[in-house]
Amino acid sequence: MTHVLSGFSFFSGGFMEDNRMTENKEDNGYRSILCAVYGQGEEEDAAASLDELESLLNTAGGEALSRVTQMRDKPDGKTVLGKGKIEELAALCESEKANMVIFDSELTPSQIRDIEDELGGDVQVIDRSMLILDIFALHATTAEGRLQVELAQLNYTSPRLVGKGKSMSRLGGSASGSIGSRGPGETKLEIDRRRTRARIAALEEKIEKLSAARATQRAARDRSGLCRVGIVGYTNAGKSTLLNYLTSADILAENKLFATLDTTTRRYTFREGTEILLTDTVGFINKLPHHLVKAFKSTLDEAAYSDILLIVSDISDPECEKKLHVTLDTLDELGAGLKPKLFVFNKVDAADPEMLSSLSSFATSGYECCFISASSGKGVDLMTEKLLSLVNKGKRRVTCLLPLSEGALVNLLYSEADSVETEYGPEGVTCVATVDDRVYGKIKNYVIEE
Ligand SMILES: Nc1nc2c(ncn2[C@@H]2O[C@H](COP(=O)(O)OP(=O)(O)OP(=O)(O)O)[C@@H](O)[C@H]2O)c(=O)[nH]1
Ligand SMILES: [Mg+2]
Repeated sequence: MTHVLSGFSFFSGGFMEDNRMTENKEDNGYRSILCAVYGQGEEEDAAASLDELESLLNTAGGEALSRVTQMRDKPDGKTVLGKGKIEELAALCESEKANMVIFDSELTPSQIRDIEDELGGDVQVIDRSMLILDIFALHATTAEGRLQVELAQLNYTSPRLVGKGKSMSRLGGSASGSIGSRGPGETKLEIDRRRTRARIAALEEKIEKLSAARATQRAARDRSGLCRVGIVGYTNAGKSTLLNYLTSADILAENKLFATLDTTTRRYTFREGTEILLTDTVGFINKLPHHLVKAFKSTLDEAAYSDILLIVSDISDPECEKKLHVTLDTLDELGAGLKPKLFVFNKVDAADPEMLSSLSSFATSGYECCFISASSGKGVDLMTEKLLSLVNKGKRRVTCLLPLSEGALVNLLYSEADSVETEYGPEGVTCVATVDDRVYGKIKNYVIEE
């Protein structure tokens, strides 16, 4: 059994060189029990959410032994589960030899301490967000991604790593990091508050600078005048597979949650010649806490800078509709809810026919949507046709006669219009081009045919 340190060493101020991005494919010895409290009538939702928590745990390299759930009007303020249930959990930890308990809801630092006390001090307690951050630490590859993870861990995980779980005594940048404690949290106990605050400020500054660099890149892309299409959706829906299929982008696409943490943009040319920019983005997930969204804002914001959204859903997943709503809510939160959208239902090859027909009604309710298999390419041609008509919505094909003195307008058409044809004559340049409203505004005095 090996442990893989995935995150930052606080003292070296960066990722450990030799184990960067090493996936932990083996069982790393984290024997976990999953816990949730749910209200009346929420049993099914709680079970689905725990299934997802188990997938998250597997992605982080841990193993779920069993689940402890309790229906309560509201969680116990101190230990979330009631007294009897906590005793049951302690006995289960002992009989199953569990060394970790993961709660599906957000825990406060004092709840973690109290639950660890109740469990005898040898079991580490973490929550869903800490687990998600751990996966982010495993999967972050770019400088910005790593800084965002470190910042989120310092703000969220480190105050919570106050417990007595055994692993806590072995911290400090060694390769013994455990799930939920990998990354900067490992050194938290050894540094004082002042240094933590200084580090947070330094990280925020670095992230700010990188966001500015990202904005410059974005501005360069904007100057290309190409329509920007964002591929968004719940994690594991098949976003990267779709971008790979369309553009041979060679992005890692895996049956894992949060395989993609960084955005990738590629040019895509439709058969008739129109070019667009396609961007793969980080996946969304249910119960992504606000402070996490904040740390990853500039990554998540990519969606907000798109002109059109391709919303990818995994139709082979029984939770497809719920996850689509989470996606739409997250887009609203990011201020991208009103953008033109094409709903792409992926994995038709593996879909249950019932799900297919239930979502087909979605297709008739006024939304632009299509059904595809991004891995085989089935339905993708129809999808690109629909996308092209969205791209061209609001655009018109015009003929204009530009005087020879208006060379700048000819250049503008070449850089910002589609399918441009020109013919030079004694009176000027006759141009036929597909233009959007903005370009149309600049050439409208010379338009001779629409
Ligand atoms: N059966 C089937 N599997 C697919 C299809 N498209 C993608 N997959 C699989 O679904 C899994 C997730 O695909 P990704 O492309 O990594 O998904 P993603 O949306 O980029 O996921 P994250 O980056 O983790 O948010 C991979 O194992 C893909 O091979 C499809 O059309 N059919
Ligand atoms: Mg991906």
